[in-house]
Amino acid sequence: MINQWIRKFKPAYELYNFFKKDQLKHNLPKYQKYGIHKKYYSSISSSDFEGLESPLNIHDKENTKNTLPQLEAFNKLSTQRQSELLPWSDDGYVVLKGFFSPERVKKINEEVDQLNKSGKARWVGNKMMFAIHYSDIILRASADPALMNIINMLMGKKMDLFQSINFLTGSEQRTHSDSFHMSTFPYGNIIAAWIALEPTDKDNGPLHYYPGSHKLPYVVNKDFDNAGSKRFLGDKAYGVYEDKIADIVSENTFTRKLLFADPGDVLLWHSNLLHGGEPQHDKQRTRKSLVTHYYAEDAICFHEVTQRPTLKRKLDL
Ligand SMILES: O=C(O)CCC(=O)C(=O)O
Repeated sequence: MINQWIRKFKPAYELYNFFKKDQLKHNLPKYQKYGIHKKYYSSISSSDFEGLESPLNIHDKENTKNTLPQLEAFNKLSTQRQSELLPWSDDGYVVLKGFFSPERVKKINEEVDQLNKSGKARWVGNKMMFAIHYSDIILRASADPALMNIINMLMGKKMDLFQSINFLTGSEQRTHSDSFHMSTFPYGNIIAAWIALEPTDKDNGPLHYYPGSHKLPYVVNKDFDNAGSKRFLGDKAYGVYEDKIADIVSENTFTRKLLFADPGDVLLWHSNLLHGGEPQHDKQRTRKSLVTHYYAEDAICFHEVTQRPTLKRKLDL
């Protein structure tokens, strides 16, 4: 009971954050830019931006079919890559076929095995979290310069690697958008990469996603009566958020797509694209993948789900 109460009590998190200035000060110049009166350790959520205009990124405003061909960096890419990137604004995702070589994928898989065997891997449920902080191989793949070039191009600005998650099996996560977990002001300033480390098909829990759903309004706590108060987080369970997203999906006519990927393929998705993991029907199989998230350098970074500012650890890049 006390435990539950403390988990909702914002000053407890603020006290924890007070000692993390190095990892939180990144928001301070942006608080100033947008006129947000917060300390580096303060709780922060969408309710702090109510009434403020959230400027759109270039490719949420203009269509990549028109803008990308004007860029020198885009014209240096192979014609295959060019045609893969063009639908970004319309669909909210792109698939880069065979982006990582079989040798690179093999190296990453061997590294994950090694991290597991040595006890170095840090697991939260079925997710191996933040391997970029303890594996140079995973860090180099996540911040691969050619991948960063494409990510920066799609976002129209400089993006920074924030986190990595390795999966050995399907996540089986219900449909959600990343913007509720890794949030920004202005909205829409994160991007994710899903890197296949094994073939995926209908039986080993492929990724699912809804093309075009990134254009929906961003779902925030107040949309399911979970805004809370000055001192307390809202009292709704995470499942209530997932139910809200399921309602939104059923009220719309988006097509549910599954990603049947080959090792080395990369899917990049927009912060607001609805996606999740299919059930893993064949429990004997694995479904190895690496998911990475990138925040825009110029945005306020926080977690709407916990109303906390984002702790950013320095990367050895
Ligand atoms: O890999 C999956 O099954 C889904 C991953 C996902 O939804 C996420 O990392 O946000």
